[in-house]
Amino acid sequence: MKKEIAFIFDLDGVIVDTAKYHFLAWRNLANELSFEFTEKHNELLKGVSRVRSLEILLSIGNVTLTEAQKQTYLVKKNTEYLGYVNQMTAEEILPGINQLLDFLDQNNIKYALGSASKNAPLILEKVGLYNRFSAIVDGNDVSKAKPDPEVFLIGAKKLNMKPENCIVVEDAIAGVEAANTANMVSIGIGDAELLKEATYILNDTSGFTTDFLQKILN
Ligand code: B16
Ligand code: MG
Repeated sequence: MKKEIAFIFDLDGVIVDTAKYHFLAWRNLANELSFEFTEKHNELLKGVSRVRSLEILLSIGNVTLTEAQKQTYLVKKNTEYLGYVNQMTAEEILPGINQLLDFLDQNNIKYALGSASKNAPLILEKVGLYNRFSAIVDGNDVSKAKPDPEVFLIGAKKLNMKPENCIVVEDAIAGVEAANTANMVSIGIGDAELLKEATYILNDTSGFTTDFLQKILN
């Protein structure tokens, strides 16, 4: 390996698929407010903060709430979401991720988490990965949401790495944009058309083969 590098991982859509649980909780909230919320709508919330997600959801339903009502619904949504998160186990780690972390450990490559989720530490604990990360940056640590690069820049700082030597793994367009703005290498996980701004694109996390890793690291 030519230079010292580090990885920064998004959580939802990269390490685990919590989007399905966010969807169930947001859909129940929409139904309570008497409108439909589809899986397609849910795509708009990926990588977006909880507060911003509620704003988007309310605009889909054309519903206006007071600040106090919004707070009540945010708590309600998160309580339901945590009910699903508390059932999570290591089985839910996405394919290829354990092998990727093993590869990074074997090659002394540090890695951090850079997630918009305030529940990120709990989720990592539930799936048994909490202690593997050298640093965790989550929704509690940032003031500016993706596509602002803040979350990844804090991650690089915590790892004591220069941004240009960090590789971000992201499934959301806003996350890829944040990584690019931070002057980091980005690996987009998902639809090649949607994530076309990423430096590299993989259909899913099983694409982290040794061949791919050797290619990007050399
Ligand atoms: P919470 P990521 C994001 O996680 C999710 O993609 C997004 O759907 C969610 O609204 C956001 O976390 C906030 O989550 O309500 O748990 O604080 O993709 O940045 O890991
Ligand atoms: Mg994500």
